[in-house]
Amino acid sequence: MIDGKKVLFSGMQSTGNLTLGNYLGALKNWVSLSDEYQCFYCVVDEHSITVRQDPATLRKRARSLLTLYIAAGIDPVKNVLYYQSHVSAHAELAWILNCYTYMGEMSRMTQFKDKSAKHADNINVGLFAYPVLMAADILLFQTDVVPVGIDQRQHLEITRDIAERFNGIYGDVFTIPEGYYGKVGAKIMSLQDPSKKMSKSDENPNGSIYLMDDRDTIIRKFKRAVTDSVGCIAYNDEQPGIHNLIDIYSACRGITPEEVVKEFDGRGYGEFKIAVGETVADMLASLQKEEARLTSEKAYIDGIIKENAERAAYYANKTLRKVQHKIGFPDRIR
Ligand code: ATP
Ligand code: LTN
Repeated sequence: MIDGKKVLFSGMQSTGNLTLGNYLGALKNWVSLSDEYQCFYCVVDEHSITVRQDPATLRKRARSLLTLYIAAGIDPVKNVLYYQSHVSAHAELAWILNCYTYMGEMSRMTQFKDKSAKHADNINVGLFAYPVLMAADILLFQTDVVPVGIDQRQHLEITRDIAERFNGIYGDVFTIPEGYYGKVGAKIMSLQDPSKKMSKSDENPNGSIYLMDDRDTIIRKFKRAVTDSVGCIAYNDEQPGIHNLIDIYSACRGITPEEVVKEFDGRGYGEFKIAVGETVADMLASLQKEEARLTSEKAYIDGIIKENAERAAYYANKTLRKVQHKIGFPDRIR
């Protein structure tokens, strides 16, 4: 608890351009949760380097991601928005937790299996230990809830296992966090292959809607979205393409999938695709406008980056010191 509020932590990697999946599965929920909880929203740039990055691009993307958090409606004064690399406690706790995590546990992580298949020339130790750094992120803040997309469920479970193991040895050091998965939008699929999640690292740009895509591009991508030959707008697993479009429309409009089906009863796929495209384009237009405005406010964003890193470090170091003491590191002399 911080000032009587439960603690929420989440983060996104500063790799690639954000997609509609990132927005509906994560960012949009972050905004709606930010009144109820004391929130820490991190740009997890240390996670990003598990895959090789160009330095200038990485730096630029980290900044634009943080700006996007604010543009999406997260108040940077009430909430703590910061770069992971500015708070050294993340890496320090991760090292400690590495020593309480088993190789076997990490080998079972599906994200590791997927990413090591994709980056076969660079299967580094960081990629393998990625979930331990994520556990450190979360546990540093005595986090109660972690809003993420369903693809991160396994990482959250391992975080809970590591925390329980540590608490079992040293007493109640860490709060055990709960995952929070939005009802709709938790898994937005690729528009070109609805069996695959929409991902910012997809090689086919037509599968993903990027948050910075212009209106025409958005509508064109929706028009080309892969569907089926059934020809009827229904919400079931046999029509994964239509299912995905219904999810997107329902998440953007804040209505249930059943209401979407009713609204488009008897209408054709073509008409439905255009309606989804226009809705998404309208929603993203206001986000893009705000992002552009904030990007020009350099001093304001610099101030937020500095102050929030200090606020985050304050809470993170409290937990880190406690952990260091518990495991038997010598106390600091003041
Ligand atoms: P990459 O493809 O580079 O692994 P990603 O697009 O999966 O990246 P992350 O940075 O790993 O994005 O995820 C940021 C947040 O967005 C996480 O909470 C994740 O669960 C969520 N998210 C990512 N893709 C989707 C999706 N298709 N649908 C819903 N949520 C998603
Ligand atoms: N692994 C996450 C990003 C991430 C995260 C976190 C999310 C890193 N640390 C802590 C929530 C809490 C991802 O790939 N989406």
